[in-house]
Amino acid sequence: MTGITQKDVDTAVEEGGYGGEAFPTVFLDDVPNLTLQERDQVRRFITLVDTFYERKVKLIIRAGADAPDIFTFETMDKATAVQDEIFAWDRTVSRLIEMQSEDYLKAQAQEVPVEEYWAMFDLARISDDDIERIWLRYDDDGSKELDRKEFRKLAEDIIHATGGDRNISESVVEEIFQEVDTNQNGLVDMEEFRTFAQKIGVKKLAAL
Ligand SMILES: [Ca+2]
Ligand SMILES: [Ca+2]
Repeated sequence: MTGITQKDVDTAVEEGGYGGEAFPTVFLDDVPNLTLQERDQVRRFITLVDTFYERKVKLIIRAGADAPDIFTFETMDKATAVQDEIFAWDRTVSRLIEMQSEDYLKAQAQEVPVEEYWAMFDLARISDDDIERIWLRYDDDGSKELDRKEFRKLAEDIIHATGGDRNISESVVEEIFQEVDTNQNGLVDMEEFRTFAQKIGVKKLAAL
């Protein structure tokens, strides 16, 4: 790609979740360094970032420069301030940086309705990437481990998403929790969950 064409923007926006995908992720390769010479491209890029930001799309960009330096302009241009793009750019940069944050990705993962969310996973075959995604949604405090409350939500959602009755009793949740928390420290870490998912299968939860 030699620049950002309108077609690139249209394609990316289309991939970016109008189709109702649960984890819209858009890859934008070879984003060139831009100046006011490429004003149209700058404008398109700003629109694209705004659209994805509002839709909580995960945007993965490969560019020759860090976010703030993708678009460069003369200080004088900013001083004379005739260019809307220059004004808009500061916001674009802060949005791009925010879109790289854990909080943004967490909000993205939590926004998806529960049935749609779990339909994305093959419960018999949970991968490491899946576990990272699951943690984004269920590890509320970002501690990298699930406490009983967080784990309960996860268990209820899986049961609900697979058509079961989400009103499971405290003792059943506790029983599963004990089984998953192999080192018995009262917290489920990713490794314990991975072992549980691989050996026993999250399907066991779905079978309740
Ligand atoms: Ca936690
Ligand atoms: Ca543990």
